[in-house]
Amino acid sequence: MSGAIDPLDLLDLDGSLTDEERALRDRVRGFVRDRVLPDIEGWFERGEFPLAIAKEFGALGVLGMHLEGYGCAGRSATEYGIACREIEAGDSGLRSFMSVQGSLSMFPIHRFGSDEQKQQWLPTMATGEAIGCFALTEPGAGSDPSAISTSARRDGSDWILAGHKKWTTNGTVSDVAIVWARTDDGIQGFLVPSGAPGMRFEPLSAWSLRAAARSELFLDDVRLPADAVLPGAVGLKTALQCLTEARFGIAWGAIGAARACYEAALSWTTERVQFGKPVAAFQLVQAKLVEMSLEIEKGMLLAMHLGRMMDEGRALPEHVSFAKLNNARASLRVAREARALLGANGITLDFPVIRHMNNLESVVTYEGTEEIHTLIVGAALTGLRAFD
Ligand code: TGC
Repeated sequence: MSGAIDPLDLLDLDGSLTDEERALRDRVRGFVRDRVLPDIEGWFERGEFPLAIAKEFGALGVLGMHLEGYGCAGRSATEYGIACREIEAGDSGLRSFMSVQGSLSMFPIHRFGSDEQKQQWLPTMATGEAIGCFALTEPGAGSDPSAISTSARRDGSDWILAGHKKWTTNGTVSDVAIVWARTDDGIQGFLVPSGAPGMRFEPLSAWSLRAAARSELFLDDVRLPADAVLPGAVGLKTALQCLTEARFGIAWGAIGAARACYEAALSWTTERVQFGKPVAAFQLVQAKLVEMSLEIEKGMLLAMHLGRMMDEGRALPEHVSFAKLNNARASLRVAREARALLGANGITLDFPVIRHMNNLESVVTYEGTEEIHTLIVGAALTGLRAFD
């Protein structure tokens, strides 16, 4: 037995990464250290998505990185997960930008688009020159996307889209929207270039994911040519397939945010002296730190196992739900514990904790709430669907 304990990765889980995976981790971690951490509190406080960073993400090679061809990096699912973890250690809003771009915008074009659509959009989306968004959720249809009311009707060979979408990350800075609408043939996906007459994004104000471009979308009889439809995106199942991709990234990313909170708490409690000794010397504080480390390492094990399953083509949507449910929930708990350990300082932007905690309130809710993922796993265990 040899080697020292790394308190940030007690089980040395990253020791099981390949050299290539570790190199990617270090590159993305370095980017977050140099480019994100110096400015993130300001972006969050001002509610600003730093648009210039899109091309920097492109140069880093993390946009649509798990897709093959059309300028995409063709990396593994595990590598995509590692990048999500490192970006989200910086901020969940920036990881949301990356997830919405790669998993919710580029993935549907790559999986369901025509060759022309792929040629038109994927290379510039991989470099961050073009930005995509995913418009499924509506004010009246969140957990139950089968109830969306946005419609797409035929007018000759054209399509006319009408409806209202909400919680559309990247919307106000996007060049193209993947819009899901009800047609005579069921729910279908459309590629809608931003700026199409009748299309309007508005910023959404919220106290979470403030460094992301949180938006809603109004479609007022937007006329689109026949080839705006994604030919393979027919049926709710295809929209849900995109969510599976994004949920995978969340399962990894949330652990990055938890790690950042834990790191801040560990550093604070070992330095902060009260009653004549560092507060980390008190049993109640140690118990909290140990719980945090346990949750982070268990979440990492789960994410890594899921990554390998994805890469072997064995992962089912239920497996992804299991990991998203556990890791988003565990990370939020870690963030809340870290906030408590920092005392009053925990609510200031002098430390990253309250920002991560507020962000994780979204992460535990979006792309399938805690309750929905519990019911998905419940149905997998029992064979009985509680949401019918
Ligand atoms: P259900 O009958 O269960 O399924 C219909 C078909 O789809 C298949 N399927 C999936 N396939 C791939 N991945 C998944 N995750 C899938 N879930 C289901 C299923 O096998 C079936 O296939 P087939 O061949 O039998 O037809 O559909 P349901 O309507 O009963 O819904 C079930 C439920 C509740 C699990 C589903 O609706 C659900 O996952 N709800 C949560 C929706 C959600 O996550 N919404 C958030 C969207 S994200 C967003 O808009 C804002 S965040 C993004 C941003 O920040 O911009």
